[in-house]
Amino acid sequence: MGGVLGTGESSRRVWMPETKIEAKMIEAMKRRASQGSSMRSFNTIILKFPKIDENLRKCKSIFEQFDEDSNGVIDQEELKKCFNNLDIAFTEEEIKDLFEACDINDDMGMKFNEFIVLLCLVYLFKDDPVALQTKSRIGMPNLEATFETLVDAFVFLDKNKDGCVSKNEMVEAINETTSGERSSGRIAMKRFEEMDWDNNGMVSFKEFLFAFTRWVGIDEVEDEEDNEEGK
Ligand SMILES: [Ca+2]
Ligand SMILES: [Ca+2]
Ligand SMILES: [Ca+2]
Repeated sequence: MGGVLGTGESSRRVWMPETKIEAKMIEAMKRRASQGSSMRSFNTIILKFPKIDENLRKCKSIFEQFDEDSNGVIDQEELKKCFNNLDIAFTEEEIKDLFEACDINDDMGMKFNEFIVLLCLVYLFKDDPVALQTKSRIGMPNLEATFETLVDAFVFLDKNKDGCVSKNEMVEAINETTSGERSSGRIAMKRFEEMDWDNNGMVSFKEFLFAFTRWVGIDEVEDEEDNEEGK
């Protein structure tokens, strides 16, 4: 048919990483995916939400500590110091790339939710054999266990182990759990659309993390509004 927008479900999309950091993310995720996931179902992931939420919120104090001028965002200079203190050995360029990848609102600063995503990506990259100079831990056991859970959840969703979650994979994961209830498919699609920010039909680990911070309400500080009912 040759649909211009390429919305055909049958055509397998090929993920084209636009930046070095995205390519690195896909590679790291593929490597991790080859080790399999300890998650058994989508429900086991959801059951872990409260614990993950709690642990992520604890790193607010880390965030505040590194936001030296207390303006609510960590800028690149502050981030460099942060990495130094945490013994995360990234090059200037790597820090810059990571920073830009996570600065989704383009304000040249890491807000709390962006910072969490950034740290989680650092965690993911720590196994990279070509980045062995990176110290093996971030040095925060609780947080690392939480990050591992998030990685594990993503690996569970990524059935074909290509480093991304497609719409079909999302639907499959949710249907496995709810054994064919009609509404579950719709929920899966909705969840997927929430995650796929750039609308390219694929969810990267970064998108997954950002969606996650929204699901557990970590980005609500952004507009300082109480969660009102609605969208
Ligand atoms: Ca700051
Ligand atoms: Ca930002
Ligand atoms: Ca996949």
